[in-house]
Amino acid sequence: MAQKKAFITGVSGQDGSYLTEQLLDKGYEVHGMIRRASSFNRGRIEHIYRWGKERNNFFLHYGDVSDSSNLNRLVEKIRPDEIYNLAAQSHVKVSFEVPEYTAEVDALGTLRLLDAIKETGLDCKFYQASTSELYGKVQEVPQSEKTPFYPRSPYGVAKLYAFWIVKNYREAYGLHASNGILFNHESPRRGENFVTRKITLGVAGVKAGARECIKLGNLNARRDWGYAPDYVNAMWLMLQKETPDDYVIATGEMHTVREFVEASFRHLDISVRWEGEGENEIGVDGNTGNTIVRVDPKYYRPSEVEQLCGDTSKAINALGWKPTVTFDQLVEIMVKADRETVKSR
Ligand code: NAP
Ligand code: F7E
Repeated sequence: MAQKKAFITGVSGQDGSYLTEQLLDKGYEVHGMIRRASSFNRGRIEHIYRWGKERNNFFLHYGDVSDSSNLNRLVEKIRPDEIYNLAAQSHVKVSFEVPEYTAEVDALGTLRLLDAIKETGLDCKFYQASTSELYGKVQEVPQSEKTPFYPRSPYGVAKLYAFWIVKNYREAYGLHASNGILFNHESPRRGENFVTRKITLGVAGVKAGARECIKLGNLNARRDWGYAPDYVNAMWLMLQKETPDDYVIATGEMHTVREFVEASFRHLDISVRWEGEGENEIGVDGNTGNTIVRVDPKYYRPSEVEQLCGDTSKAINALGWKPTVTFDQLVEIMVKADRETVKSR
């Protein structure tokens, strides 16, 4: 069988880096899109790039999903069998500061890519990085593919457009295009301003004596957190199905931000005692009495997603997918990695 070719936008991100590794392991030729930047932005893929260059199976192309002519050219030149659209302004809080840009990239970027496929007449499968943020102010618990959407941020609204345009191009033009409605997934490669990574880096810093405390926003928010490598495997499984469809990918378990903090400190033998309420709540080190967690309202969002919990039965039945890493294992993996990060900085 001929070697399959994949094209990944957002290849330099958390998911892009794991997906690249998995596809190369499966024997794919992988093409990734990176943005021109004034400083080095390939940290997560540098190891793969060196390795892929020797084997001549991993290629990087400059591009941006805000540039249609660039996308058309890349799709035409690479002629991939599978496209994974992972590129996004992916930070929910930041989307309130740059709502128009977020729509440009997350909503219209998806349309541009779908249209490039349609216009070139290419026979290729398309994966869209859709999100549990579509459920926002949740209409039922847990959320499945049938749960109505109620996004709560410019990011969520932009991704809602992307979700529907994927469905529309599937129905109108017969594209093999699928939405993966992925719940939060984390790893040591997670961006440092997402809450899990901020916590694991922060607790490692406190343990090492490099900082006094971590400052967080809403400690009561609840999320369904899984392990990123499991989730990118689900992306690939979706594109191996004969017919395109939309799938929820989640663990089905919810924890608060506060619980994530407690579990992270627990892995470093520190117990946290909570005192006070709201903006005045603090986390105190049970042994030393030092304040190691504080609340800073600057991290609150104008409209918050209070809880998310996914019902992943469809993916379990149709894709044979299931998560392999528990909440506690995820926290352990991240804390362990960030102890090393702190030592090396
Ligand atoms: P991430 O680490 O923030 O990576 C985003 C990627 O998109 C980066 O490679 C980034 O490039 C690239 N990008 C941003 N703007 C772009 C543009 N205008 N043109 C081309 N590339 C651009 O995100 P992630 O966690 O890997 O998530 C991957 C995708 O899944 C995103 O679409 C995200 O919205 C979605 N998603 C994530 C989760 C999650 O929990 N992680 C859950 C559901 C859905 P730079 O490196 O140059 O910034
Ligand atoms: O926030 C609360 C915050 O920024 C999680 C993206 O990958 O997953 C991600 O979006 C929760 C929120 O992720 C801080 O208010 C408290 O309730 O880690 P996060 P997110 O907003 O859920 C979805 C599925 C995506 O699709 C997105 O691309 O934690 N929180 N204190 C905080 N959050 C941050 N970032 N920083 C804090 O200090």
